[in-house]
Amino acid sequence: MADLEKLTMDEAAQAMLKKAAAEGIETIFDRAEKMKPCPIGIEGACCRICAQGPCRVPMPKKKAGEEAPAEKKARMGLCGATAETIVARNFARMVAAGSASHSDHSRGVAKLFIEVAQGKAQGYELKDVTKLKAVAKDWDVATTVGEGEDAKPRPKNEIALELGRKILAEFGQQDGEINYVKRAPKKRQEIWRKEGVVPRGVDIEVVELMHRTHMGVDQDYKNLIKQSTRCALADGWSGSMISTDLQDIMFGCPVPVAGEINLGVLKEDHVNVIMHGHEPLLPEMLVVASREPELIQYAQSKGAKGIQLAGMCCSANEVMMRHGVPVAGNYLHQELGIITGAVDAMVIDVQCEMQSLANVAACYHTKVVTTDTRAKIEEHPSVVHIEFDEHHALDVARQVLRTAIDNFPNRRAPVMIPAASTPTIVGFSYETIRYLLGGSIRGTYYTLNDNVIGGRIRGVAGVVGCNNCRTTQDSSHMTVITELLKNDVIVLSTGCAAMAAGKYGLLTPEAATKYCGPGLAEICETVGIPPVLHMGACVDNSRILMAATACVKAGGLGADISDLPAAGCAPEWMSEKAIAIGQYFVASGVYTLFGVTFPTTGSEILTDYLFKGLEDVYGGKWDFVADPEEMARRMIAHIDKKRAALGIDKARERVLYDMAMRRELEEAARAAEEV
Ligand code: NFS
Ligand code: SF4
Repeated sequence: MADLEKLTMDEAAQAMLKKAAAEGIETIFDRAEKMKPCPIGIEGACCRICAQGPCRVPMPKKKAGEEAPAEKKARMGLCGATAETIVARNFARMVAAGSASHSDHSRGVAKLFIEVAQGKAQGYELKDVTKLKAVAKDWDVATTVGEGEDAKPRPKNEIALELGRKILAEFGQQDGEINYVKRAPKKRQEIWRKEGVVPRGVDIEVVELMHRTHMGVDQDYKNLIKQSTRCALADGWSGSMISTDLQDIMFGCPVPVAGEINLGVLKEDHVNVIMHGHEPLLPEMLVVASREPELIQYAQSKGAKGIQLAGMCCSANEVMMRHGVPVAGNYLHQELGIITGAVDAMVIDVQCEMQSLANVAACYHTKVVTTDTRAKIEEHPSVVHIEFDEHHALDVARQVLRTAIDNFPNRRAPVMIPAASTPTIVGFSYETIRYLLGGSIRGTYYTLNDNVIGGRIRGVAGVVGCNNCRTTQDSSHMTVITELLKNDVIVLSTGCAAMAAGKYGLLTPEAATKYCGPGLAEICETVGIPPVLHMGACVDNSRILMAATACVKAGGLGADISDLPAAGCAPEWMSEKAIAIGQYFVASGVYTLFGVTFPTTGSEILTDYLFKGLEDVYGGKWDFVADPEEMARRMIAHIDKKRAALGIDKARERVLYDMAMRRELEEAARAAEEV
């Protein structure tokens, strides 16, 4: 076993890895030692899309003593596909798979939404009527019946049914534009229209991208990246955004709520159930069922004190930010949770679930419960399948909990739950931030902008994405985030990055004094917010798009997202979804940096296009930096560049606004509302 501190900075994880080693259990960390990544695949330089290959076109390596590789002959596959085409196709397929994942999740949410509107979905309701009405307005769905003075509020189920049907139709829409394009700043919309990348629908962009990457179709790397952009925008501004909206309406729009994170949230004397995956549909019902006296009594009849639910990965984010359900950990914690020996069931739905869970579970008593017909694990003694059915979701949830409870007496020694858990405040939806930071002036993002202009907040950073076993768990997240905070950059976070921030105490208001520069600390203390705002799961990166757009519309920070002193990063990314997210952030005008490794290094030309060329078109671009300190430095330099372009760089020396200046700003803001 390698040096534990190199594997993870999380002491709870280290303790579990020690336990695993002592018990002879293999984890992803062991496999990462044994199997190194393929040097050609890691560059994106392997094409295996037809049976004449796989064709490999690796970057020529420098020989010892050479300045550069002597020979740079044209590299191509059997069919003549160049390195650019091959690498671009691989990249495009990552975008397609990532977009498909978010959007297939979203489609399921839309279908459930319709069933809820029809009263056919057991246990679910339309919780947030304010958001229902706001979203209905965006889809031109009437919220009243009758005209003028006779107008009466329309029943919420009727609104929801029409809305749900309209939204579901967007997945299969063939022409025109996705609806939420109109949520973007006007200038951004124009760029997308000019470039011909406004998505028509969700499915069509994924299908077309897959078609174009088939053998012998699109063989122009720029054209492949163009369709990748269109597909990714369909993810960010349609698929993901729709799931966020509809989940909020059904399950409640997040507001600040206290939570707790890390393996220490499990309780030895309780039936522990981990909800792992991405879709909050079943977890919502598990939360309800776990509070039913009958089930609690059933747990007690088996010798447990009660039922302890805990989340993992993005399902965790969803239920933590809406119900304060504790979180057991992020992506690299999934095997480690089972290794505590205290998990009676791990319920999984879709995405980011390792197949090795079954093997690890087999060493303990844990049952891995697959629940989605799209995501099964091959027949295995520790895996049971209990299929989710939205018509009887509460019954399914009860059945899942009964399975866990029945399994409680099967626990084998030794159980060891690390005494590690950290309090968090989460639930910073776009709406909540508007309310908190918008201040009393006008309830917009204006006060945030005012503080950015005044220089107390230097800029805004999105820190998102996964854990990756090729780098020390959570360490890059922590380095980037603390560097940013120290420099007065406020951090918006989602996914496993947000959970990493939580584990080390950054999701508490108290973190402000400890980690922030004086300006940001002052704001956080005044408003009472943590310096890292947990905005949800990865599909909720759409909330970051909305927040960025709101900043533009509030005025004073330019006319487009690309004008904002902002940057985004995924320092420990690993999934295809992360690439799709990165591409829609870039196309939305954001400087986006990824760590660990970058999937296009097999082509300098293509990489250069992503890292430089795209900026001329979209004002946003990709970058790759393995060193997290350097990553933060580049983000801050970019933020400063944008501040200079806005003419607010001097304002870093704090400017005190007088009434005239304030009026001027407000007028500018009002004018910008129309942007
Ligand atoms: Ni995002 Fe969430 Fe985590 Fe990465 Fe996986 S759980 S959807 S993909 S690993 S952040
Ligand atoms: Fe090789 Fe071309 Fe087939 Fe790819 S498509 S495997 S480069 S022959």
